Amino acid sequence: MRCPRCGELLDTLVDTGKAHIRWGELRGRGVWRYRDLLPGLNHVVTMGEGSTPLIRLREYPNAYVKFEGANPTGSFKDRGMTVGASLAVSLGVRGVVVASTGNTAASAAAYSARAGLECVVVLPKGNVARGKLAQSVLHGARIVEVPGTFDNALEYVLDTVLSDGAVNDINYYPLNSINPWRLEGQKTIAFEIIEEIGVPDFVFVPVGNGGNIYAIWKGFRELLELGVIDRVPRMIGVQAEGAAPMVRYWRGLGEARIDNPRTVASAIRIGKPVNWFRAYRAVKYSNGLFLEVSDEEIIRAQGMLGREGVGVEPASAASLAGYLRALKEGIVDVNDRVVLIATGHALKDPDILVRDNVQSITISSLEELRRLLKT
Ligand code: AN7
Repeated sequence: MRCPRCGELLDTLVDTGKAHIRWGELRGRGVWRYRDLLPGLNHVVTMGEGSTPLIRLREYPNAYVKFEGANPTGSFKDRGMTVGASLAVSLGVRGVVVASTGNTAASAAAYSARAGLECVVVLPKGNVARGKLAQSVLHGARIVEVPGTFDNALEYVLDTVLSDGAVNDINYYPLNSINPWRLEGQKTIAFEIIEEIGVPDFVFVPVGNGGNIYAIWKGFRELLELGVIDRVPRMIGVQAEGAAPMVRYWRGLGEARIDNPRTVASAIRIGKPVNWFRAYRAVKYSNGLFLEVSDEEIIRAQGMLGREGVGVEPASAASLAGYLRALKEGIVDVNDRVVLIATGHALKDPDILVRDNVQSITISSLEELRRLLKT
């Protein structure tokens, strides 16, 4: 999956000159609605992923939250996994293997189960939110834990499964986001946005490994080439302060790598983003930027969304936190139309929500409840 000459990750290119897609006549729903811009497959493993709601915020009416928590396993990973699992089936492998901060594992576990494949998930021990771990258990994945962070887990997977750029004889198909086919599924986020509201001015994306922001940008680019849209939105990559290697690189402070990434948002607790160059291109060529937000801002943004009825996990709230920061710094205007990608569901990480003592009142009589409702 790497170029033998330059070592960069290989990409899939859609020949937009040859693609037969009529934008006004799409049929079906979800990721496979855009099948003409996706790899052709005989057998598709699908659970209706995609077609997620775009929710306009009350407090900021020009901001739309793309709620990826509405996918089958509760995160955007399902969009890629439907493509990845389908490919794994057509390759005839025994199973799939992923390193993960949690959501990729949950999604891979579910889609492998659906496809009748085995699934091995390699997780950073003690660094995965409970809801996600529970999903891997539920769907019958074999769970391997390694000490350290996600970066260590990914190293284990890449070193065992990939040799000389090819899948070796282990017969497990690697489905991390180095896998370009997964990103093909994720690019449909861009297609759905365009169909629903046209071209926004900005798209805010929480960045961990950097695959998703690249995939979304790639989707916009393809529509530009097809003449469906006449400009691409500016892509804003948002990272957590303690885990912001892309921000460091963007500001010219060194390589896109840090040791010991730290943030409350465990999904994006990643120090060595494997898709750093892809993410960099998406931001640079869309005239966007990378910015960082504190854990405090992330938790505050999560609460704000909660009060609007939208339940997201901390990493997902980074996009709203980034938007608020960008407003404050004058990077965006309240009149600009923005889309905030809310990558995963609140239930993924329940512990965070009840970290402090839950405020509640204990009652023992109807009378007490009556009195309470009256005040
Ligand atoms: C909720 O599951 O990397 O920048 O192993 O779960 O494409 O990595 C998760 C990433 C954002 C970052 N929001 O996306 C994994 C994993 C949520 C996530 C990201 C993740 P990328």
